[in-house]
Parts: sequence; C-alpha cells; structure tokens
Amino acid sequence: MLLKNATLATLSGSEPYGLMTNAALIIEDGRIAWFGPQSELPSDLSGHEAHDLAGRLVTPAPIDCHTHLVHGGDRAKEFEMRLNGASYEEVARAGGGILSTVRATRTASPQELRDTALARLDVLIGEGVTTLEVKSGYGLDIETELTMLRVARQLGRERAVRIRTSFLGAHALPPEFANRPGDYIDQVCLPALADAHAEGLVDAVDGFCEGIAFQPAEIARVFDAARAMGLPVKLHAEQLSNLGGARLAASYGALSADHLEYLDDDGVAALGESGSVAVLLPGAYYTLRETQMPPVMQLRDAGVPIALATDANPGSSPMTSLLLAMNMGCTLFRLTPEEALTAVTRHAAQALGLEDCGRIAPGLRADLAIWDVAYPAELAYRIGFNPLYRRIFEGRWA
Ligand code: DI6
Ligand code: FE
Repeated sequence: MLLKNATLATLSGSEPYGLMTNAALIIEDGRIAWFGPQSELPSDLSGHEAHDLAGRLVTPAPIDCHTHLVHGGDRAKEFEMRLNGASYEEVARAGGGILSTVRATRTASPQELRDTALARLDVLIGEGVTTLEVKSGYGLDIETELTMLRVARQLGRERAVRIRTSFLGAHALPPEFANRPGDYIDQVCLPALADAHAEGLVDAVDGFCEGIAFQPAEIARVFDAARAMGLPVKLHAEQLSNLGGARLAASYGALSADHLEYLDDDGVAALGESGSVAVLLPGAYYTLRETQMPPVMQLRDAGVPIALATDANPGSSPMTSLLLAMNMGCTLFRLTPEEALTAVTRHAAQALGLEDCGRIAPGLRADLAIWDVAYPAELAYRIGFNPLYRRIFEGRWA
C-alpha cells in the first residue's frame, strides 16, 4: 500500500511531532517499509495500491495502555450516590465501589462480559485505537479472574486490535477474605496468577497499592511471583494517598506506574532511575474530582516518559475516549498537545513493553490512524469531536 499526499506525525526525529508535510508512506507485509518526502518516492511502486490522502494527518494509531474494559454491570447508582454527598472511599467501605462490580462480574456469563466489553471496545476503535491493555481484577476468585482474561483475549480475535492483558488479582479484597489480605494473596491471587500464566493469559502483572486495597508488602509478594514467572509488572500507585508504591514498582523495573497524583520527589526519582513510564489517568482525576495534580513538571525534569490512558472502568473512569483523555491531559494536567499525542502513542507502547508500534519508522507495524485534521494539536484541542478518517491495522484498512 502507498499513502500519498499525507502529513505525517511520526513521533520520531527532532521536529515537533516528527512532523512532515507533503509526505508519502509505503506499507509492505503489514509493516512500514518507507516514509519520506513525496518528491523522493522510489520510482518502481507498480505493485502498490495508492491512496491520495489530500493532506490529511497520519499518526501512529492510538494505544490505550490502561483499561478495565471487561467487567459486569455499571455503577450509575453510585455515581448518583456520590452526587448526593458520599465520597469514593465511603462508597468503597460501604461494600460498594469495586466490590459491587465484583458481584456483577461474578454473576455475568462470559458471553455477557464479551458483549458489553465489545460495545466499549468499538467506541475506542472508532477513535483509531489498534492496541489496548485490558486488566482482570473484578473477579477476585480464581475462576472469574481467568474468565475475564479469556474474554479479553477473545476481544482480540473478534476485532482488528491487539490486546495486552494484565493480571490484576490484587485489585481489592473480596468480602469472603475481609481483614485477611495475606490469606487472599496466598489462596486466590497467587494461584490464579499461576493458572492464568500457565494458560498463556498474562502479559503483565498489576496491583492496586492503596489504603483501600493492598499494602506495599502484599504487592511485593505478587511481584515476586511475577518475577519468578518472567512477567513484567506495573502498579496503580499513589492515586489516593502516598504509600511509596511507585518506588516499589520501580525497584521491580516496572513497565509503568499509573495514576500518581500523590507521587513525591522520591518516587519521581525512582521512576527516573528505573525507566518506568508514568501513566497518567485524567479520567479518574476528573471523575473523582481530585484536586491534587500528578507532579508533571517533576516527571518532565526527571526525564520520565509520560503516557495517558482512559482507565476505562465502571467506577472511577467510565470513559472510553482516548481523545478526551488527551484533551484532559492538556487542560487538567497541563501537558502540551505534543506530549499528549506522544503519551497515547510512543509512550503508551513503552508502557506495554512494545517496541514494534507507537511511532512511524521503517520496520514497525503499520498500525496507523488517518485524521481529518491538518495539524496534530487539533486532536487534543477539541472536546467531543472525533475526526478519525480511517484506521490501518497491520497494513490493512480496518
Ligand atoms: N484504581 C482505579 O481508579 C480503579 N481501580 C483502581 O485500582 C477503580 C476501579 C473501580 O472503582 O471499579
Ligand atoms: Fe485502573
């Protein structure tokens, strides 16, 4: 395939956005074979199907590197409760919050989990997404954790997307293990991880390190198991308070530490040293009406790569728009539009440990989004407007 008359935001090179106008791009065998100025197009391209893009913008396809897309039910009633005055923690401690979604997920059939996740996935795909991460963590028993991961994998067979799964057994303590987190880790979390890994269902291991979830020492046990299996880790850290989760994750060479509103200088330095990605989740910040911003300036200064994701989940971020996450990343967190685009492409790929996507460069997968915009800042600037023209997945129109 040959894309002609394009504006490329390659996210590589020294120009802002890696921008190149009057450009062309050649795709062969699902990979980017060449890109450059149109005037330098190789002459013998007879076998290629040519498409004139009339100046449209081509970017690496967006990657959503943090979602809880598979789950039962919704939490509209709790949304209502919060608006009647209850806090997120009060809702959680009253047996609501994550646990109400656990109940709904345990009682849903795999088919229901698949149908509802697919509806959300299709919205993400409609914005050009070609790769997304999906977590378990609403089963909290062995069988339902496995079911969630199987459903996540199935999504990747039903649509032209690449799914990366994260095992999030340490997401919340189920009621049958109330006040017994150690027993839960021993009897459910670690055996479920072993089973899921044996079935090839796990690309990374995640946890929720928080007062309402698991302490660093408990997360460390899960991470030790991940390490023994050769699986990379990532962590929900410093979302509601500072337990030193990012430092812990960094000490395991985590792919990413996510949320990070309460990250301190020590945590920033740890991420800087480990090379982990800081995944910021403005949808949760917005939904919870958090006022403490993640330390964006410090992360920048420490050279920590910043990614953005939807955190699509029924409680703290019922959002399935990565374009909106980009807008929020700019308006709420003061990222630049260039940082926001980098955050959902190049750095999102890095947060998933993927080196074959997230940029436009020869040899990388031809996972591309073509937009009806002339300049990349338009993607983060508009609210509730989807300018996707077409999506290319592994070199094919999708
Ligand atoms: N942090 C979050 O924001 C979500 N999970 C997590 O670890 C919340 C999940 C939920 O409320 O259902
Ligand atoms: Fe999350």
